[in-house]
Amino acid sequence: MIRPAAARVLLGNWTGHSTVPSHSLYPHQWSWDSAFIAIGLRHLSPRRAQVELESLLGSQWADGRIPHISFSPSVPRDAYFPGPDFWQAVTRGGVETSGIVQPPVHALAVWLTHQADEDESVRRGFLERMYPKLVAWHAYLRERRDLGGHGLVAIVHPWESGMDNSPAWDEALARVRPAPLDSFTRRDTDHASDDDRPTDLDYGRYVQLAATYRDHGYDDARTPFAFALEDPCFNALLISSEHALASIAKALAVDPTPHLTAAAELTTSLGDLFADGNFRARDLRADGSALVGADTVSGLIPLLVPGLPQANELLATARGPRFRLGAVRMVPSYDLTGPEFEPGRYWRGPSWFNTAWLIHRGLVQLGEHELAGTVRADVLDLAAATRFAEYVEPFTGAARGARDFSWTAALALDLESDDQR
Ligand code: 2M8
Repeated sequence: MIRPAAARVLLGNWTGHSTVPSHSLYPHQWSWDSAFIAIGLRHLSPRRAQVELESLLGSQWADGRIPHISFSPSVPRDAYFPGPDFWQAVTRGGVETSGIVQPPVHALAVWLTHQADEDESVRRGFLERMYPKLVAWHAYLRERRDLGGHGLVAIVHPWESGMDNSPAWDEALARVRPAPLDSFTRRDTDHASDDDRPTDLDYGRYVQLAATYRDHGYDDARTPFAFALEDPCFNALLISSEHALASIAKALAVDPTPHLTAAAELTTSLGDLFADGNFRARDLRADGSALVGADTVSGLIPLLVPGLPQANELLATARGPRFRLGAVRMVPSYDLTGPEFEPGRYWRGPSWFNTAWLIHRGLVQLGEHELAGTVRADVLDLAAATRFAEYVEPFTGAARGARDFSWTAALALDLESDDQR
């Protein structure tokens, strides 16, 4: 039973209206973390899961974007870098936030949270309040972020992918002039080993990209984005969330057709990113809008897109030598045979619990119950064995990054609860 230990982590990281990913490394509210956290929290307290999502959507901007960090006023301003003084962004409601976004897993989280206790959800008008905000969020992404005109959303910063230093961004990032290293002070390496985290040079580039966006008022039409890529995971989660929005619309007696149409259009466009058995990011700043060469777990996340035409080939890639799904611990974040593979460094090889959860969901939808069972058992075993580590090495299962990490506890709790349904 993982439930008591997972509950202890989630209650310990709860701040009164939201949950921090980790008190040490990430002491504010993060966008896609909150969505994953709600998916687990709904098994402990459906009401608290609703509040988690409500507080996140409370930091939504007037243009519809959900910022990737909502800063807590009770945490010292320099506890995390880049903090509120760097981003200089305040919502109409007075919440200090960052200015970039993260993958749109929120509508799925809202729908799953609703399903955990429909009576409580209806009584609190949860779906009614969330639906227009989620519609505005998806409209922001589809209308302002289709920078390539291919019918897909582009990310403008590696942090927007949630897979910050993935080898998929290396070439694009190499074209970015880094901010001088003495112009900022990292805080992450105060809490985690230098060997696990991105390099200083990459950090300088992250800072430069964010500062350019900020200095152009976070205006997507005006900012000269040096980094712009269509990421498979980001777009697959948007498709999954459009399907969730269709379910939410039906529950509210609203016409679901626009969401199903959006999902179908995005699924067709996503097909253009499929090459050599995997989905690859398209680099909009490379000559000829090239697909990147690196194979990463982002490319496998479309397994959860309902009716994906490439599902069988993608499944073969997941099981094959590049990811060895079912034979190594959870799902490595990068091609095990790739030249940049590092088993312990952040998104350049280690296995993460959120991607394992997403792929587990895809496998269940595809009827791959045996493989899904292996992934599920691995998540539960590793979450317990590592004290809810942020990520693990794919060959040994050794813990890396933060401990008592919220989405690890939440998603393990969710998979354990799967059993009881
Ligand atoms: C990591 O990203 C933040 C920046 O957003 C960081 O490295 O400081 C990523 O793993 C991201 O996916 C995650 O949402 C965040 C908080 O857990 O940490």
